Amino acid sequence: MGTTLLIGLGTLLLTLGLYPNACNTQKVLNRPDPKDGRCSYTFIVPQQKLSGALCVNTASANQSELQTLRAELKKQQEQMDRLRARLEQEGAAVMEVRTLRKESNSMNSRITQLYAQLLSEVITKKDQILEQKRVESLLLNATAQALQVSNNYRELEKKYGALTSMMSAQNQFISRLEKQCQCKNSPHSAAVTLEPPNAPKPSVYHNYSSAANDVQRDQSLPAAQQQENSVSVGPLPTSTADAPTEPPFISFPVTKTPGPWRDCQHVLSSGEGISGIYLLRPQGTNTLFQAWCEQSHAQGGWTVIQRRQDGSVNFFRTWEQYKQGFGNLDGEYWLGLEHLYWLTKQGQYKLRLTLEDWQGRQVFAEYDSFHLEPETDWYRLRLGHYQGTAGDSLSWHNNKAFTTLDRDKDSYSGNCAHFQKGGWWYHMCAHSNLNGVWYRGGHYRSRYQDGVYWAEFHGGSYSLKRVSMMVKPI
Ligand SMILES: [Ca+2]
Repeated sequence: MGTTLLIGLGTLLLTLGLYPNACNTQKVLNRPDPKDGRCSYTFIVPQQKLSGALCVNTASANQSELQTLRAELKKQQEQMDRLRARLEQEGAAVMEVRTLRKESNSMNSRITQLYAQLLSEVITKKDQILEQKRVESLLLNATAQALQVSNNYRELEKKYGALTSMMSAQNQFISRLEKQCQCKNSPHSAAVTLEPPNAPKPSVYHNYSSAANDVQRDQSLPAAQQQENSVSVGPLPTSTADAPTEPPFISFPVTKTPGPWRDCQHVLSSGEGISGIYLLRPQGTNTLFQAWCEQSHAQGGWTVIQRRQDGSVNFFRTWEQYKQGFGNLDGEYWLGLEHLYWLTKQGQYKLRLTLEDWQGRQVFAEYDSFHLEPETDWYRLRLGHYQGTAGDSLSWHNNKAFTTLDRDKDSYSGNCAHFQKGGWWYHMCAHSNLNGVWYRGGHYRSRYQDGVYWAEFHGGSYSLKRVSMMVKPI
């Protein structure tokens, strides 16, 4: 009879086989002697996986278990080795982390340093901006002051112009009085009467002209003589006590119609045959201006656009002045490029220049067409064919823009107006300039070719005595 018992003890499963009459080579726990009539038990314990410490010297130790344990030990040692290796690796990683941390600290320090540097630069920049603003502010102030000075200067010019005009009138009046005295002393004194002056002198065209005239006055007649000459046209002022601050009136010839006229040809064809100052308004513009109409020279109908005769007016002027015109209508003057533009825009015009040297020889140059381009094209000169006795010294400047001391439009590397002291349609500063310095006596000595010259007539170093430019419709 056999019985199998299953005994659970903890996690150890022990199976016991009960064999009452047999012996087993396996582990014998108890064996009752059959002869004694007692039962014998043989426990067969199946092989178990052992763990934990075992004594090798134990007699009952199993070799295979030992081997297993050794393998286990070896395995554990290998694990230990691996762990050590890993530990070493991790140690290297730790070192690496430490190095990185050091580098990171170093970088932080560098960043802090750079930040401080940047901050310093920002502050410097701010300082520079502040300085720049301060300089700009100074510049603005200086500009404002310059404008103020310029305004003051203009005011002074106005006053000076008015005073000059008044003084001229006084001189004229004194001259008349002197004549009257002389006449009274003569037997025919009763026939001479002094007409009461009824208007200020007519000679001033623009209020800024007189002050600047001084530049050339030393080249012309003495001042008193000039003043006498300049007031030879027109009536006298009523009183010398008044100090006018506005420019005096311009006198006009007594005309049948009040005008304004398109040009001096229109004046002539309207039956006004006397040379003098007329009010013009070209077609296409509302601008009114005055001009001298030459009605006796070369069949008349000529609008005078420029005249030089005594050096009483300075022609070394700015663009704006050449644009608007300047001078005295009954003396030296420049009509103005803008007026000239509108005038010659009305139709086909011709240009005539009359020149006179210091020996009284007169010549002329005529161009069969003449007009100017608008200001946007710098009043460019458009000239037709030449004919005349003076020689052609203007075609060289044909199709050229106008140049003044403050606006250089010429083909020369420098500014011709600067060297030749006057605005002109310069090509390369040669052949002609009728707006230069009026030198007395013809041949002049100057560092530059800056006289009133027409190269084909007396060359470039001869300053002409009288010149005029005038236009007339064809
Ligand atoms: Ca130039």
